[in-house]
Amino acid sequence: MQEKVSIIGLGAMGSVLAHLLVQEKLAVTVWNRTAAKAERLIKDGANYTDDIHAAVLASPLVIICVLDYAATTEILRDVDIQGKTIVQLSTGTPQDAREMAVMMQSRGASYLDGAILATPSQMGQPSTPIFLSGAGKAFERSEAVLKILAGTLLYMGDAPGAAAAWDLAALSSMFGMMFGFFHGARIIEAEGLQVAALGNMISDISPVLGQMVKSTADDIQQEHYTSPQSSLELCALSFELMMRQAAESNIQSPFPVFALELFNKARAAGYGEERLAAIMKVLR
Ligand code: FVH
Repeated sequence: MQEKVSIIGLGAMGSVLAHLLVQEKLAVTVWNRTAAKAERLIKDGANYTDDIHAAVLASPLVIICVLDYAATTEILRDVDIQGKTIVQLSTGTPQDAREMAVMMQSRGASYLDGAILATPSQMGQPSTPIFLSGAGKAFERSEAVLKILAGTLLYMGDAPGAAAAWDLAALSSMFGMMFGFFHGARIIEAEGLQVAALGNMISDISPVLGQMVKSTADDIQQEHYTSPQSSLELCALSFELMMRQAAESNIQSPFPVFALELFNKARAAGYGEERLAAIMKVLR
């Protein structure tokens, strides 16, 4: 028998999710607040209903991908979700996820919280990651379908907030690197060099950058701050240089200013001769 899945939300991401399942010949029912967004999917073979009650009733597995958790709460307010397996793929905080899990459980649904770490065009690949957490049974029931959407399912355990925490931590790591890159790109531009070449170089050395993150994470986990190869003071000096270069080249310096503020707090706390990981003690 054809597996039945309902997709709630047909924005940029939800439409792709529905399309991938239709392509695999699943019986897909779709619902969206704005009906026009379902047109292409109807042509491709999805079942459409403008009645949210009918959309949820249509399938044992319901995948929601809308703007945020407030929209999910609003959409499902009066809907009977008893006995359903509900997978939330909208982005939120761990607290959003915990509150959603309590609400779902109180209404008899089995809840899996998810966070997609990819853009719509990256969906459906073996390496596409989705963090998931919450009811283990809900994960077991939805795993095969979710694998069609993203080949790398990272189930982080039964705490509902875990997937959102992993997602935000990964996003912070990723965008933190990007802001450093933007400042690097301004340095390159100021010297009349090619930003694309900087991109290539960073891509080439990315395994080394990954090792640095990993070893700093190990230091933090083990509270190991002494005997540095490069002291925090030495790292701070790089940012003093960036400040001077920015002044010399007349470029803005919000990123070095931000980093130096933290370095200066660490220096003031007496961590100058410790490992870079000691920044964590300032943040705590
Ligand atoms: N697009 C991406 O790259 C990212 C990648 C990582 C994960 N996200 C998250 O996925 C959620 C949905 O994102 P999206 O890209 O599909 O977003 P939009 O294209 O803006 O579509 C938003 C959908 O949400 C519906 N919606 C919004 N508010 C309400 C509401 N109050 N009641 C009912 N539906 C609502 C909206 O409906 P409509 O405007 O078409 O009527 C769209 O279906 C999001 O959490 C990302 O962070 C995507």
